[in-house]
Amino acid sequence: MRFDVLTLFPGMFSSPFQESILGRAIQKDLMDIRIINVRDFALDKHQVVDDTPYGGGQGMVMKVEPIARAIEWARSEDPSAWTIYLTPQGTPFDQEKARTLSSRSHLILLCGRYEGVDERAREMFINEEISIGDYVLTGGELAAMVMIDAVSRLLPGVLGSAQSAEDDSFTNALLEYPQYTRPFDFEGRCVPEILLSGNHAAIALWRRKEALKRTAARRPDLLAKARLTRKDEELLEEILRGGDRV
Ligand code: 4GX
Repeated sequence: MRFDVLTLFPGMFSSPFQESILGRAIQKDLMDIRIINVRDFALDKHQVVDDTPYGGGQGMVMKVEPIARAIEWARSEDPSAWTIYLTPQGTPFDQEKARTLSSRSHLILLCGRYEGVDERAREMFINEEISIGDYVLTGGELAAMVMIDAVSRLLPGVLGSAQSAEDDSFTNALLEYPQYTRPFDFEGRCVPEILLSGNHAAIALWRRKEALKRTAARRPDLLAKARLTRKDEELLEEILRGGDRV
């Protein structure tokens, strides 16, 4: 899968994709990320990429021509590329959207700065607008990194066989159960005994109950959407009745 990132701040991308899992995925040619400096597509001598808004008002707007030329260049070998603009006005990004996008072969991500891009750039070149959440960033770059990270870990071969995207939260619609590793006793706080029991069925049941408890307490919205089994309903009963602490 190819990601083309169009940005005025290419330096922001130098490290995050060279590390760890994504760095290895790129080395293995499972994916490719090209960072494209929109300024390189400005035609004038001073390579101007922004200008004041028509009608007045504060700040600057990204000009349409450099964006148009950069997107056309990125698309030139591959008309099937899907172009996304990161903006708080977009559709909220979630795991389902990550999964849908992971089946595409080529994404172009436009990162806006200042007061955003000229409306005609959105109308003429953008297939989809996506928001990573209801807060305001200084630009679309971090949003693009979040999206690339969430999408690329779903690509075949990116996660090792030890890890798996299949048992993540959200894939199962519940938050995950708590995890422990050594030492058994840290400053008097011990690992739940059941995890040392060797009883795999009992452990699975305990984990399911903890996941339900956590989801009920922190994300009742997810619990309402989850498909629960009879056993899950029973465990939830116990949680409510027993007043299990979260
Ligand atoms: N999820 N930002 C876009 C520029 C901008 C300003 C005004 C449109 C209108 C963001 C987010 C995000 C900051 C990216 C403002 N674009 N992107 N940028 N939340 O906050 O995706």
